Parts: sequence; structure tokens; C-alpha cells
Amino acid sequence: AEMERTFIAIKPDGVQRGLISEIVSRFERKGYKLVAIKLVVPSKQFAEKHYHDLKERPFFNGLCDFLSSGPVLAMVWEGEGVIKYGRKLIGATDPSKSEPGTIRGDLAVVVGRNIIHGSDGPETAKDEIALWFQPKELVSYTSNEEKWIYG
Ligand code: YYY
Ligand code: MG
Repeated sequence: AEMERTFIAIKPDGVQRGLISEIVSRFERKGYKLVAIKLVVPSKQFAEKHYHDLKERPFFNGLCDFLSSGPVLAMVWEGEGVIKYGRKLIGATDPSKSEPGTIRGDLAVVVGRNIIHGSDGPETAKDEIALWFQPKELVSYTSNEEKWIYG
């Protein structure tokens, strides 16, 4: 299998609303493998680094205030096609346009409180994993389910 890794984070709204297990289980049941997880309160400066691509957007300051306002569940998930399909599980950025069945479609209402982040491509996945995790925090292991998931 052509394994890749993506950075997924449950934002402070998702954590406060008790949606951690609901969201983790969607990635887990799909067949992806959890390789890193931690609960952190990012600083404003750290949030600005994470969202640096958006610094010219009008919502940037509020977005970074929000991300740094409480605990964030930072994760790395591994699997074939997990970057692109993870975004599909998450749904469109604006929950009013996300399909039912997606995480944002089922669990969020407005764009400013869309509960989850996921890397949007291989380059950002690599950068975001490196920003949020030290290499030793990424756990490589064999899941006994792999032969049933990938054949
Ligand atoms: O990758 P994704 O989270 O789906 O959207 P981005 O375009 O990268 O924007 C990041 C973040 O910014 C989004 O999850 C909510 C917030 N945001 C906003 O508050 N208002 C917008 N019009 C667009 C994005
Ligand atoms: Mg994005």
C-alpha cells in the first residue's frame, strides 16, 4: 500500500462540545491508523504559524484567536489516500455547504466554528505534521487489521 500521513486537528469547539470520540471513530472505523495524538492549547503565535497561508484574509486574526482559545486535539493519521479522503470525511469548509454524512455536515453549522482541521495536500501535510509534532512523537507500528483493510 502507498502509505501517506495527514495532520488532523479537532479545534476548541469540537473538544468543548464533546465530539472527540465521534470524530476519532470516523477515521478509525474507515481503516486509517492513528500514529500520533495529543491535547494542546496552542499559543496565538503558534496558531498564526499553522494558518500562515491565510494571513491576508479578513478572518485571520479571529481564526487564530479562536484556535488558541482552548484545547486542540492534534493527530496524525496514516493510510492509503488519507490526505485527500480525510478532507472528504471532513466535508466542505463552510458547514452550511458540507454534505450530510461528513463530519462538518453532520456536526457543525457555521464556518467560524467548523470543529476540525485537515491538511489540504501532501506539502501542507508534511509541514503541519512537522509543526505540531516532534519526529519521536510519531509512532510507527503494525496494525493487525492492515491485511484485512488492504488485502
Ligand atoms: O481547510 P479548511 O479548514 O476547510 O478551510 P481554509 O480555507 O483553509 O480556512 C481555514 C479556516 O478558516 C476554516 O476552517 C474556517 C476559517 N474560515 C473562516 O472563518 N471564514 C472563511 N470565509 C473561510 C475560512
Ligand atoms: Mg485549509
